Amino acid sequence: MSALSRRHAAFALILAVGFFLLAFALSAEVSEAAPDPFRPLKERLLKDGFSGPSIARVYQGQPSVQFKTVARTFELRESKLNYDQFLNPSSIEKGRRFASEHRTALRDAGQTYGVDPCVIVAILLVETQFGSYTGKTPTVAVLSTFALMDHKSYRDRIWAMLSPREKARWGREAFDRKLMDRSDWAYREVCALVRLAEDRVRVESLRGSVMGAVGWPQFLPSSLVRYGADGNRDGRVDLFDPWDACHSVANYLRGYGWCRARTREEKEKVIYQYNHSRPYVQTVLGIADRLQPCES
Ligand SMILES: [Ca+2]
Repeated sequence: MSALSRRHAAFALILAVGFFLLAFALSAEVSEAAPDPFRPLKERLLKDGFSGPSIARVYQGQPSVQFKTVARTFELRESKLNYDQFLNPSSIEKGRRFASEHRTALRDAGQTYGVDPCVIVAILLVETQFGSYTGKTPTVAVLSTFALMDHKSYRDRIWAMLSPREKARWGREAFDRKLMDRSDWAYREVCALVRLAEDRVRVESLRGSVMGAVGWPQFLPSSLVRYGADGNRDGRVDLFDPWDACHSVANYLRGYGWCRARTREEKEKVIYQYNHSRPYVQTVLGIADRLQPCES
């Protein structure tokens, strides 16, 4: 063999080894990405009686696990949320403008469900400033990831992502309890997503808050199933549409007894069902007081 062909042979060998290593690396990556993280969840849904095609519709977007998002929810503090901003004059003005632009929808929702239209406006203002920020977190993915948290190995991964400060604040035991509770809660919400898929709602493309709430009124899927209302009567419920959003909020409030609520305290109790937060309730009623009347 000449020196030249020896060099060619050596070059070919290096190339072959290179290709082999590349192929090995790629196959390792593929095999790591291949297992479906939501498989246990899908099997549980099947066992609970949901149909394969409906489950497949929910997961047709091939959602990915949202560990970082789940870890981030441990840093959320309600006290950090500034409810007072919604009572300032510019915010109330925004509410007034919305009430004026959408007075027909508000009047219709108010009359259909027997709910004060000003409270509907106040809720839509505080939740998303009338759809200005409805959240970008993929709903199926985040709720499914929460639902996986009954597995210790997944909780270990989330725990490892928390800062030392958060770890000290929660403690492992309370953290585990919290995530186990959230897993139960999220599984019920995933069931609601399958029910919506059965009704041909395109849940796979839904995006919303880190806790899975969607649309202008920030409804969880279970609330959408129960209280979602087709305000503009186009045959589907769209929580990103002002008519449907107004009607759905009104339907929700009626569902929690708004019509029977006479005193301030009784009204506070109904709004508390929308969001379990005292400052939230006070802010919503404070805005509604400032907006009165909303339907003229
Ligand atoms: Ca509609």
